Amino acid sequence: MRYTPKPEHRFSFGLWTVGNIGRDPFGDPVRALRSPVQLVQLLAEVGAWGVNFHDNDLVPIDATPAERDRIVSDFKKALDTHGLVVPMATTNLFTHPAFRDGAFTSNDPKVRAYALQKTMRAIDLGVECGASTYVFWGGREGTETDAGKNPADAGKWFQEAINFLCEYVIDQGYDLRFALEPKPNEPRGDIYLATVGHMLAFIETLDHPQMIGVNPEVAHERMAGLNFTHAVAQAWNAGKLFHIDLNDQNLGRYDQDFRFGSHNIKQAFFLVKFLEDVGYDGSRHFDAHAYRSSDYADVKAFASGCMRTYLILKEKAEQFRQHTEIQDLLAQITADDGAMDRFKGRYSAEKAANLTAYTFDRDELGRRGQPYERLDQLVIELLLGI
Ligand code: GLT
Ligand code: MN
Ligand code: MN
Repeated sequence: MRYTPKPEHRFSFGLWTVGNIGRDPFGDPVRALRSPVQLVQLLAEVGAWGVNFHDNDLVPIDATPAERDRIVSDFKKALDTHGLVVPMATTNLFTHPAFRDGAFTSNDPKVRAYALQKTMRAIDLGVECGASTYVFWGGREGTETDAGKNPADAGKWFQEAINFLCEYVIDQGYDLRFALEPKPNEPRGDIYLATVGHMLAFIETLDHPQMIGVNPEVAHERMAGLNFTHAVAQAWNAGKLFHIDLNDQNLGRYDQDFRFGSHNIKQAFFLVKFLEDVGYDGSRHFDAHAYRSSDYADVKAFASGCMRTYLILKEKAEQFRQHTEIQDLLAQITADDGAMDRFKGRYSAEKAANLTAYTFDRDELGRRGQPYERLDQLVIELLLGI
C-alpha cells in the first residue's frame, strides 16, 4: 500500500482536531462530543501514530482529582490497546472567561498567576502521558486596542512566564522541550509575537533558549501573508524546528484549519519536499479539522486525507529528485565553475583584500537569465500527474 500511514511517518492529531464538534461563531455544534478514548480509537482506525491534547481536551476543567485520575488511566489504557503515543501536550489558556484578556499577558496579576498554575498542572499531565514536546499557543495573548496595555509590559510578562515554566521543568527533572506557536490574529484582534520570525527573536531573550523552539503552523503564517516554507527553513537553520502544525488556509479568510494540502497544493509540496530533504524527524502534526458539514465518517476521511496527501507529496518530492529534466535545469541554475571559491566562507583580511581588488564584469552578470519558468512548469506538470 503506497500511501498507507506508518509509525515512522510520525503522523499525529490533536484530540481537538478530529474531536472538533463544528461549533463556529454563527452556529451550534453539529457533531456529538466523543470521549478521548473514542477519539484514540478513531485515530487508530485511520492509522495515526500520535495523539496530542490540551489539558482540558482530556480532563474537564472542573474535574475532581479522582475523576482526573480515572480519565487519565482510561486514556492510557486506550493508548496501549491501540498502540498510539502522546508526543506533545499543551494548555488551554483561551476557552475559559478568566482568559478574556489573555493568560500570561493579562492585565490582572491573578489571571497571570492562575495561568502559570494551570500550565504547571498541564505539564505534569502531559509528561505523565509521555509527552516530550510542550506547545504554547498564546491565542488570547493580544489586544483589540492598545489603549489599556503597554505591549512592552506584555512582552516582559510573557518572558517571565516562559522563564518560570522552564525552571519548573528543570526542577522536576522532566525531559521536555517547549515549542512556541505564533499566530497574527484570531481570536484576538492582534496577537503578540505574530509570526515565526517574532518567536525566534523572542526565544533568544529568554533564560533557557536551548529548551525552546517553535511550532509553526501553515495557516498562521499564511494569515500573515507570509511564505510558510521560508519560515520553517529559518527555524530549521536555527535548530528550532521542534514541532510543526500542518493544515491549509486560503489567504484573506478567517482561520480555516483546512485538511492538509486541500487548498494550496504547490505550497504544500514545497513544504513536504523541504521537510523530507532536510530529514526533519519530529511529529507531522495535523492541526486541522473537518468541514462543519462533515459527519464522523467524513471526519475519518478528513484525517486519512491529511496523511495520504502528505505521502503523495512525499512521493512527488522523490520524483522531483529523479526527474532528469528538472535536475538538468537545477544543475544549470546552480552551476559553479569554482572561480569564486577563494572568496567563499569565513572572513580573512587576505580574502577581503583580494575581493576588494577583483574586477567584476557587471554587465555580463546582468545578462544571465534563469529558466525558472521552465522549471516551475515542470513542477506544475509533476503535481498534475503529467
Ligand atoms: C487551537 C489553535 C491551534 C493551536 C492549538 C494548541 S489550539 O486549535 O487554533 O493553532 O495549535 O493550543
Ligand atoms: Mn496550531
Ligand atoms: Mn490554526
